[in-house]
Amino acid sequence: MNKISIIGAGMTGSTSAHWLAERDLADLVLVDVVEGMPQGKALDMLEAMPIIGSDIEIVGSNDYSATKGSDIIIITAGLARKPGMSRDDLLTANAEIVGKAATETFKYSPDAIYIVLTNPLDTMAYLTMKVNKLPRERVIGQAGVLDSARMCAFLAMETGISVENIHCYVLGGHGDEMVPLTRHSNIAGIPLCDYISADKLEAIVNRTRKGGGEIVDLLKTGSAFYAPAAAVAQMAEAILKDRHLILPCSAYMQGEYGLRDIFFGTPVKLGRKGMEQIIEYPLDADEKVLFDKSVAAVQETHEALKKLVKI
Ligand code: TXD
Repeated sequence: MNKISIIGAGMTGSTSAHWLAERDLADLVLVDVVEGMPQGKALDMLEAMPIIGSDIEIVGSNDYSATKGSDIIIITAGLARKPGMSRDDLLTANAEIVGKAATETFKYSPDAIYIVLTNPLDTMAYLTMKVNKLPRERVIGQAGVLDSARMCAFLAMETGISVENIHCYVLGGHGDEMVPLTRHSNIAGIPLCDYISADKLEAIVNRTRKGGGEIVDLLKTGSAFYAPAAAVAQMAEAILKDRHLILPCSAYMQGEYGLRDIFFGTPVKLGRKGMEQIIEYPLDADEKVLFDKSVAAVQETHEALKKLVKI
């Protein structure tokens, strides 16, 4: 049986375990600093397995040794946004938490593939790779699957067409400067602009960019977790089943799109080795302007991290 460990058993971590358990993919471990909480959530979830018919093991722990021999480590530990906060406001607190989660898990699972969620996402993925000196294939940030799914959901609401017919691609950093690729997105193969007016499309693009903030403003005490966690389950399945599935994720750039030494959102191919390939979209002049703005925002947070942590 494969093994997946989730660090941070809060809203996103425990909901990731829930979606993963439904996929019957791997034994699961939940780790958190709060005493009793990961154990309680794991036991509760384990008690649901007879109902859904899965024989996976689910354990909770406050100790990293429980993660020994994991195939995948998912990092969701850290603070979430509250209304009025940007993802970058979380940098100082979360760099310390993620740095520790990355190094502690690496001691017990030196061959694991990391999926990072904690915000600021692109920069936390960068930190995870650097502190453990991992090859880039083994660190992937989750953002693009969620951002693209949000755009698909808004388009399905607008057009009344099944989400299965709607294919959207969002590029760039996981912030309000992300780049929804309307030119490359389509409904059953037909360009979006043939289905809805330019005004409506523009409104959907804006809602997608601010999709995380919309949920934060509604919840008031935390940020989105159902959709981000579903994205994690899709990524983990693509890896463990060696699907070579192309999904938008945050990946370490080594010359792609002219970028270097930065984690940035792009479609990538996921398989058993992790991030197998970066897919490069040809960008037109307008897309390039948005792209550069997003790069600048992510680069700024990477620079802020380098001032905080020696990597
Ligand atoms: O798409 C994405 N990338 C995101 C990212 C989508 C959703 C959530 N996103 C980010 O994940 C969010 O901005 C936060 O930075 C993290 C966690 O969000 P979540 O909503 O799950 O926050 P919670 O419910 O507060 O859970 C965080 C848990 C909580 O139980 C803490 O006790 C725990 O993290 N925590 C720790 N666990 C282990 N080790 C340490 N050091 C630790 N510190 C806190």
